[in-house]
Amino acid sequence: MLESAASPKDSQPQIKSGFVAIVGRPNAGKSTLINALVGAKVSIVTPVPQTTRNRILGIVNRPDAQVVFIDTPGIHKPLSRLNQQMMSFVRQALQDRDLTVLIVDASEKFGKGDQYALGLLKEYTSQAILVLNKIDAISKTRLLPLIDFYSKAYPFEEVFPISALHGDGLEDLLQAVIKLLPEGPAYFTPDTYTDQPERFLAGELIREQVIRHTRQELPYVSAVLVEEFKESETITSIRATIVVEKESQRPIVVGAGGSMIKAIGTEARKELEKLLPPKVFLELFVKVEPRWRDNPSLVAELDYRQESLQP
Ligand SMILES: Nc1nc2c(ncn2[C@@H]2O[C@H](COP(=O)(O)OP(=O)(O)OP(=O)(O)O)[C@@H](O)[C@H]2O)c(=O)[nH]1
Ligand SMILES: [Mg+2]
Repeated sequence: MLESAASPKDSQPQIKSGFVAIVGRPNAGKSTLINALVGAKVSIVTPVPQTTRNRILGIVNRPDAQVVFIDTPGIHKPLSRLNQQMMSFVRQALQDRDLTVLIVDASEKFGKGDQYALGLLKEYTSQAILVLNKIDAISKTRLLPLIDFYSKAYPFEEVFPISALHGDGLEDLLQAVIKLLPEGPAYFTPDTYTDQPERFLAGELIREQVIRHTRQELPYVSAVLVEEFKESETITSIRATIVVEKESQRPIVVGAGGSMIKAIGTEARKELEKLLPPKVFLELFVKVEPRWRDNPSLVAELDYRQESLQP
């Protein structure tokens, strides 16, 4: 029998596709996991909780599937406007998803914050996979009671003990995710791996170094604003401002004789040149903005989706 003419359905082959929200408490390893799954640095990672402040897409492309993972800020009770915006990103991700991955730091004791995270998951009653992360840092005997506890608390489709840091268990997790996703179109072209503009990602890479260098003194209080971002064939020029909350924090970021800001700049430039080869020229400034975390326009400026709507 002759083949019939291609229908629109044939011309866009259906694959397994969908949006997968990665949620969990601060520091559970969400960003480490999304980077490992995507195979690229889409989201910054530090040892400090509340590093991720946005809803960030990391896209895994396979011949038969496109999985759009959504990295989110850690689930916490929001006090400042910044924290409210962060939690609204978590809720948006829980709303927009086809599937949820709840990631738990298996090396930490179960506490109130975990209860709160479970409560949020229940509120959105999503099909969900439980991921127990950091198994490299625990003895195996801790796993069974945890699995038992969580299985009673929520009807998870699957449970995966993993080490996002070492890449253990990730392929099995990805296969389970693909299996649970519906058939659908590819939402992005196959060479796309994130939705973030380079300018935003550049600011994040700088912020990562600010946190890594100053985390003892300034855990959550800085922001990075990219004021200028100029690309040419040979060099990308970036001018950015590190925003802190108090005058007393300026010398911490600057360091003795400018040594700290120089170290931040050198490390950030190395990371930036991986993203924007071959060369990056980086200029950093420090600005004091009292209570910036409650400043609506500054907080809104940190959301790159809003930024792209601005003229
Ligand atoms: N030992 C170990 N450490 C891990 C693992 N995964 C992540 N980490 C570490 O945990 C810390 C937090 O990792 P992130 O990926 O930033 O955690 P997050 O959940 O994105 O944190 P927030 O963005 O603050 O909510 C970092 O120091 C990571 O290196 C793991 O599998 N094993
Ligand atoms: Mg994160």
